[in-house]
Amino acid sequence: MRVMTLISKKIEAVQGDITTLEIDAIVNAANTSLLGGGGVDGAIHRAAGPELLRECRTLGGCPTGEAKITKAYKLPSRYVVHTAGPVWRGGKKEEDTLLKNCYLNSLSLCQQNKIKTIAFPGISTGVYRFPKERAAQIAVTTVSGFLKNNTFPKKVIFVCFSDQDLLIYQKTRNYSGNHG
Ligand code: AR6
Repeated sequence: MRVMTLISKKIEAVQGDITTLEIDAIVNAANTSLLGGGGVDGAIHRAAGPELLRECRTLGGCPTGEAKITKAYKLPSRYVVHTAGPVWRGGKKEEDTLLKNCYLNSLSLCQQNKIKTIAFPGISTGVYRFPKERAAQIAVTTVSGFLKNNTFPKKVIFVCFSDQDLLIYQKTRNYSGNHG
């Protein structure tokens, strides 16, 4: 972790590799099969080892916008929350709502499993081409709202793979004006 930005008391953004975080849960930007892929999904499966895929095979996939939880095996986190983000198709195919659901359903698993700390990558902002600023705005707004009304998680970290992605979250903090 090189750079950290506080978005609110319970939300921070960092630049780094999500697979290195010693935290209760990390979120995987998966696909509906839950059987692995490229990007952050590939990195998580590589770092967790083959047992993660074995558990994922038992889950029967994950519809877009929903989330499922597994153990984290060789990763330094305790759990992996797998969510399937929407593919960006121009913005009129409910992409915003589906992305919001990814965050809400992942956070609900924290409430259910009493998970205190969770880290999100920029779901859908890689291969799935969701515009990054728009995605960050949805992520910050949705997480802020959830934290106000629930006891878990206690802390949320947005993990940005590049410095440029971190800059987007820093700007989002300024726009949202949320410091609660
Ligand atoms: N740590 C943090 N962020 C990362 C890392 C990492 N190690 N690696 C990539 N990112 P993507 P998607 C960022 O493409 O758009 C897979 O094949 C990356 O820079 O991983 O939801 C799945 O199986 C980007 O900002 O996920 C699906 O088929 C963000 O993570 C599909 O890709 C998400 O990029 C999902 O596409």
